[in-house]
Amino acid sequence: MHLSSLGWDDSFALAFTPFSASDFVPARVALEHKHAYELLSADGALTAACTGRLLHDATSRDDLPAVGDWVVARLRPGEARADIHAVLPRSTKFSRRAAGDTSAEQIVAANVDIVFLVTALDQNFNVRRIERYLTVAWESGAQPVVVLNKADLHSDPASARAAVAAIASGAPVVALSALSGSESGSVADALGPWLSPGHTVAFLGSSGVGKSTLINRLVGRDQQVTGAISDAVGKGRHTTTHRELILAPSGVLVIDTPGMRELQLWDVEADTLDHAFADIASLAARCRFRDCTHRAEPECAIQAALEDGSLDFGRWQSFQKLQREQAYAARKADPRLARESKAGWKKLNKQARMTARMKGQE
Ligand SMILES: Nc1nc2c(ncn2[C@@H]2O[C@H](COP(=O)(O)OP(=O)(O)OP(=O)(O)O)[C@@H](O)[C@H]2O)c(=O)[nH]1
Ligand SMILES: [Mg+2]
Ligand SMILES: [Zn+2]
Repeated sequence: MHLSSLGWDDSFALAFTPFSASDFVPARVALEHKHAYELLSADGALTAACTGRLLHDATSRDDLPAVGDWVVARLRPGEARADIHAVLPRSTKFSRRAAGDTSAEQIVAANVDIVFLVTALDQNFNVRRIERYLTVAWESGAQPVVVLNKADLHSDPASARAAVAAIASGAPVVALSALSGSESGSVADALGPWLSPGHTVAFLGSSGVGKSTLINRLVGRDQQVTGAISDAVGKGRHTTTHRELILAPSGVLVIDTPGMRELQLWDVEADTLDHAFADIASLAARCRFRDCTHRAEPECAIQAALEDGSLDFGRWQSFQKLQREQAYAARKADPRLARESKAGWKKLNKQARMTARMKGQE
């Protein structure tokens, strides 16, 4: 298999150069077990583990391989096993605060070009949740696409789509049904514009919204186990238990993820919030005082917009909540680690966004 079919590109090749002289091979993380990884390489599938040195040198979870990562591997002679020596710099990464742990970063998926944020048009439909997902997605560097699944359960999917488009800061919004397709045809047709061979797409969203069902439509067979959830509130069990990267017959690389019960922000920059809530940012710029707290100041554009209904109160609350979380996460992060990793990440994220833009223009 050619590496470009797995998403390899010039920037990864460049990062791999220092390793290319010896018997190292590049490979992509498809599945993560507790202490082992399944990798895809030019020579096929490999089972691998991190070297003791990589584990020892890691200062945080962020330094270890995650699904979607490109790693530097070395085959053990005479065995179908490999050792992972290094993780190549990520073009994008989707992180959240690990559930139950306020200070640990969990990488949900790495090197993702397009992230499908899936919600269901059922009784759990929640615009505020979509805002939260979008904020994290913008920060990841991947291009978000909002997918409203289970359109067959909604009386007016087009109006739901319009309501979401109004808060999506320019991200495309698609309404469809994994069971019956969409106005424009099959699931593959509806998501077609974002499914290019060699590109990586990830499906994210709460448990039971139909991520795995959608992926099965794209892959053309029941590759992923799907299941009905036991209760409507979404507290039920997760059918998908592992993050996994799958190569679809069409050539697109698809990452399935288990539903996330909580999506706490990790390391979201203030300007990402301003991008996700561009309407609020532009209102705030019109307040009389630059440091307006939007509570009781005179000539506050936010208060005025809330009063005349042009700014939805729920959206304003959602923004404030995410802002508090963002500030909390920023304080909580170890200042030394933050300093070290931020500079590098900023640069990488910028590069990633530029690459994504260039890809889009091709
Ligand atoms: N009515 C309807 N049901 C759907 C649709 N898509 C998925 N479902 C059903 O929703 C249930 C959950 O689907 P899954 O694909 O397992 O959901 P998931 O998002 O992968 O869930 P986790 O793996 O737990 O995160 C299954 O019973 C599916 O058959 C749809 O478009 N319409
Ligand atoms: Mg699933
Ligand atoms: Zn104000």
